[in-house]
Amino acid sequence: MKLFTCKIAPNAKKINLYLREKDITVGFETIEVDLFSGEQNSPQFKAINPLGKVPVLQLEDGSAITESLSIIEYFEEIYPHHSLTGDSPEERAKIKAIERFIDMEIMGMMGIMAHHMMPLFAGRFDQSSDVIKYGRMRQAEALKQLDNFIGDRSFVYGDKLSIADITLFVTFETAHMVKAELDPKYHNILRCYDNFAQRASRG
Ligand SMILES: N[C@@H](CCC(=O)N[C@@H](CS)C(=O)NCC(=O)O)C(=O)O
Repeated sequence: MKLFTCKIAPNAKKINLYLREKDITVGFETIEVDLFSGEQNSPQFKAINPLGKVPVLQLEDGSAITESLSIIEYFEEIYPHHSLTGDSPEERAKIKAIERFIDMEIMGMMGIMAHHMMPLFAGRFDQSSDVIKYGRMRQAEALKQLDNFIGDRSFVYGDKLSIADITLFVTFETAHMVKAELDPKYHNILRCYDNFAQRASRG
């Protein structure tokens, strides 16, 4: 298998952190894609992933799995030990639900803000300060909801580490890029972030 990744890309980092947490080091080759030079849009890369995004896991038959969470779920089927997606159908559904919330409502808003703020995207999108404002408002609402959801726990879901903690960590590790660093008033989110940051998997 081949894992197409990019060191600075949040969704690719999710996979790297997941693999380190699970201690999965064999079974695939890692290939770095240079997003800054636009390698994701080259005919060679588009032949592997027509969506033009990383991460992508290319299987032995040449077909590909896209979407960071789908890749993680695929690895979980192959390496079920020390599950990070849940130990029962109910737990898997609940962990996935909160992971999706963090990804779509918080990291997703950061992605939209990045497209409207960063010089890198100036030629690709019609950048608008109104969209940045909208992104910040949506994100602020989601942060409040997530902080309430976590309560006094040490992890995002239940009493153990899950993929939701990895998505949370990656989200705030890259937040400075859109000037959206976590406000310490969200102390429950901050606790989970700090707990994960201390883990060896951060590398
Ligand atoms: N929902 C997808 C998002 C994939 C994505 O947006 N990847 C970014 C890097 S974090 C990318 O490849 N961007 C390149 C581009 O849009 O040109 C996932 O979770 O894998």
